[in-house]
Amino acid sequence: MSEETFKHIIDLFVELRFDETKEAVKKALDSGVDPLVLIEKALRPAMEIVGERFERGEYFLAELVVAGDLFMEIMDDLLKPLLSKKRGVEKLGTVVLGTVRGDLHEIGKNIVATMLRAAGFEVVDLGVDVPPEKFVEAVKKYNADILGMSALLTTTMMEMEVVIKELEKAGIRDRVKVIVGGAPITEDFAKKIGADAYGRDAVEAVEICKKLIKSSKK
Ligand code: B1M
Repeated sequence: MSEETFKHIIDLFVELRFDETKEAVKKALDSGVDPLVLIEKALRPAMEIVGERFERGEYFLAELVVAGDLFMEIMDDLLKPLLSKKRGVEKLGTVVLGTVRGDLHEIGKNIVATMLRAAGFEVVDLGVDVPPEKFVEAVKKYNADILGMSALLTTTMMEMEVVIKELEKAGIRDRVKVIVGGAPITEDFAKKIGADAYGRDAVEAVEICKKLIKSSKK
């Protein structure tokens, strides 16, 4: 697939041309483009441009909402059926996953959930705007091997540290591995707040979760 095709999809997406974008994505997938490559080379960059236009005041909240809906529709109708194909047979472990308190961004988290399930993990998705106590409760209830947290706002990323502190207070921090991710998160930040790992994208998140499971079973 040529860079030109990705650029075409980006252009249509950024202009929020709903049907044409979906049509172009479908055509690319039908021609054999890997759905993950399509996400990372076309859809995620398109979202970044929409975000930049929003920052510059060229787009408003309405456009952010439409862009979110467009991505979710593409995900549900076109990508999920392909990404959900099981790649692993044995159950690898249980992951409790959610977007932190105050944060409503769910697209990246949903991709991570889909990919983890396809790899053989059982995923308990707590949704968005998840308060710390709900994370802790779920880790206990499902005896989770891994806790995954997503944040897209610089104002909510510190919530991840609050959750880790709550795990410590509940005496279960050493029972669960913590992985964090989302656009503003970095490796350094993950280390600073005491997380075990950082995932740059959904593919990396799956690889890291597999490693975390192995290391915890040693
Ligand atoms: Co929001 N928003 N938004 N938004 N929004 C951003 C994040 C922003 C960067 C846009 C901008 O200004 N450039 C900006 C944040 C600025 C900042 O914090 N410094 C912003 C803002 C300001 C806001 C509001 C405050 C706007 C307002 O109300 N005035 C508001 C906040 C609401 C809230 O959360 N309380 C808001 C609202 C929204 C919508 C709800 C309208 C909508 C989300 C819809 C939805 O999720 N259903 C939305 C959108 C769409 C965006 C942008 C444009 C796109 C986000 C996205 O879905 N990207 C975004 C701009 C941007 O990200 N550049 C923006 C695609 C997705 C596939 O990527 O989520 O990064 P991402 O996930 C990746 C990786 O990060 C990683 O893997 C994924 C797949 O590769 N990953 C993980 C994610 N989680 C992981 C977890 C892991 C591991 C990897 O382990 C557990």
